[in-house]
Amino acid sequence: MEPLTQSIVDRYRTLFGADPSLIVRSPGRINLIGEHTDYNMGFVLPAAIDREMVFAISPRTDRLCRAYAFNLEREETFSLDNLTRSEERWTYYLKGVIDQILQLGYDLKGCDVVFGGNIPLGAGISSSAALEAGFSFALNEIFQLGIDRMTLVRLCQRAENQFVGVNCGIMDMFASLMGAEDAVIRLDCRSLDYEYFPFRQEEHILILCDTGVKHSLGNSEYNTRRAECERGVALLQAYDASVNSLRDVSPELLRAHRDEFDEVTYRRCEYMVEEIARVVAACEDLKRDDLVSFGKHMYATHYGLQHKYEVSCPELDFLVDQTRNQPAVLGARMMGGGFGGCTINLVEKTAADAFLETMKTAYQAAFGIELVCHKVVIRQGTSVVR
Ligand code: GAF
Repeated sequence: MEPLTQSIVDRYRTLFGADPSLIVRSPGRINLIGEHTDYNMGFVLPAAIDREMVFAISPRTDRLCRAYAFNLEREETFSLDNLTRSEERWTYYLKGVIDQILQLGYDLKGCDVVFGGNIPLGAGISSSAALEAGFSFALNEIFQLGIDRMTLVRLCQRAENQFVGVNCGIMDMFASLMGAEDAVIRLDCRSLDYEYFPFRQEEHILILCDTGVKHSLGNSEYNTRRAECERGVALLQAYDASVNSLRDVSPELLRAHRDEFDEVTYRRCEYMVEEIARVVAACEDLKRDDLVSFGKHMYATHYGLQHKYEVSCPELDFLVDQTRNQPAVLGARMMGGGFGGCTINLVEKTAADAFLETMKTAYQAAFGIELVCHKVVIRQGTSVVR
């Protein structure tokens, strides 16, 4: 058993005096390209990684849930019949999932659960989606509910939107639940069709560089961006009734109505229309095994996020700029919602250690912050350990 799993199981035994009936792992995610496109019904290209949340869980016969958060060393017991927002914010993810399963009409009972993991918090690697994904998956298993994975994905998104109160898209929970070994997944967020693309990791490595900052405007700006995109859609709908999201907007249609947009809304929409097309082009690169071209698309995404969508920050821009004169770096960009968190870097494997050294030294000198980097490996999505 891996050390993390062992610690979670040991804590379970201490707390509950027995072995858990099930152990589940649920990964965090990366996204190679396609940022902020999920809530615009575009494409994303995420993958599940080797940073994960582990759950040790058993069913109960009553309607209580006794939950223990290993990393926080916090415990709460709550009833399925009274899912309230307590001071323990981490319980919202569990309660939100239960709430959604109950709303779907399934007959649930309570559970004893210990969970914890090694997904860095606040780094934009979706520890919250991993928590929802893993817990919903575990409940589905222990109560043999027979819910398919895509229904779990949608249910986790609704839990986050409605109970946790974060208006996120579908990408993060999708990646956690649907991830596959050595593959990235192109998800069409409109139809929810998806396709796996092999992503070979023999010669190249994906490295996350964590700025260590999370600027507070992140959440409010996320909602502002959503509203700006919706404004663009409303404007264009007047000319083309078939436009339901920015996914339906061609560059030509957008350009034809430029004068009717305010400057900011136009920039946001321009980024979005370009980014949706960029994911499609980047997937063609993968089919041709052309990682050089793929990397250029990553840089183009960062440019758009920095200058047009304006969700980057000085720390992220600095880290991306530091890669530009390193020939072993094929592509780099900020990843996730923005305003902090990580950059994702596609690097030749033989140069990985030199890359880490260069980046750490430069970041420390510029911001006085120790740069934490993660070499990530693409792994299978949420699954049973035992
Ligand atoms: C956050 C959200 F949760 C995702 O749904 C997605 O919009 C992402 O930001 C930006 O691509 O992770």
